[in-house]
Amino acid sequence: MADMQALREAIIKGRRAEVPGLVQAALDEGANPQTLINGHMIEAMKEVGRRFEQKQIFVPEMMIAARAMQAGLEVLKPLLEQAGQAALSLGTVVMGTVFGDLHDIGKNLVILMLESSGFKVVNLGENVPAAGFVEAARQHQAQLVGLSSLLTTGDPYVKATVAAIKQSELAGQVKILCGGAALTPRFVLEECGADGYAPDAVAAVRLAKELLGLA
Ligand code: B1M
Repeated sequence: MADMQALREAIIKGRRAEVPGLVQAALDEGANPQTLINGHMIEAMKEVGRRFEQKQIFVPEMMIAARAMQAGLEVLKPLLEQAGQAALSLGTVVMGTVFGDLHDIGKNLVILMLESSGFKVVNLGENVPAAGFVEAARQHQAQLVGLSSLLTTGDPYVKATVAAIKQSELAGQVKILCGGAALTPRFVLEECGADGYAPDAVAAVRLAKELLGLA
């Protein structure tokens, strides 16, 4: 029986070398990749955040936990990608983490899920200024722009990016989807005027399809 508690602990403690083996062992026993991610690995990162908030751990520990999480996701990536190869391209999404924010695990997970559902995704990376989103959406003729924001200090940049897209010739042509732990639906939809807010990667895929009239 795969040891999910050991997997969570290895991520929380940042024992990067152990994580791929524990993920692989769970897969070998028939675990579903989505269940592993949503039911266990993300929960481990939430616990890391809780310990950071309570000053039980600090940035270096948070960073090594993030690396351990990434090592586990690398094992799952090919499996999720395989599912997407069978699907037709549903459209092009450009996606990035907003200016000032270097968190990328959640964004990359959303990208993985979008790709595995048949979207083509252009990953702009982290710390992306408003103009970077507009330029990329234009260049790649995207149907959807995705903004990820994990820090509350990122709120003005989310707002500025949505405004920049809406003030460009792309207004009305691209839909804007936002998500990330710092955001709320009220802020995203009412204050920024984006088209959608998704709390997690599964909701992001569902909403992307809805916004593009594919669901
Ligand atoms: Co940072 N950090 N961090 N951090 N970090 C948080 C976000 C924090 C909540 C921790 C805490 O205090 N509890 C806090 C923010 C507080 C706030 O603003 N209110 C925080 C802080 C304060 C900081 C620093 C300022 C710390 C410091 O230096 N003093 C600093 C900022 C650096 C910067 O960005 N400029 C910092 C740094 C870091 C590390 C570099 C050490 C590391 C990031 C490594 C990396 O990303 N490569 C890190 C980590 C790991 C975290 C926590 C612990 C985990 C984040 C994570 O990867 N979660 C985080 C605590 C937490 O979130 N509970 C925290 C797992 C991931 C799968 O979930 O990213 O939420 P998440 O993504 C989800 C959803 O949000 C959603 O779907 C994803 C999958 O389900 N989603 C979308 C995300 N983007 C979406 C886009 C969509 C739709 C859905 O559509 C487009």
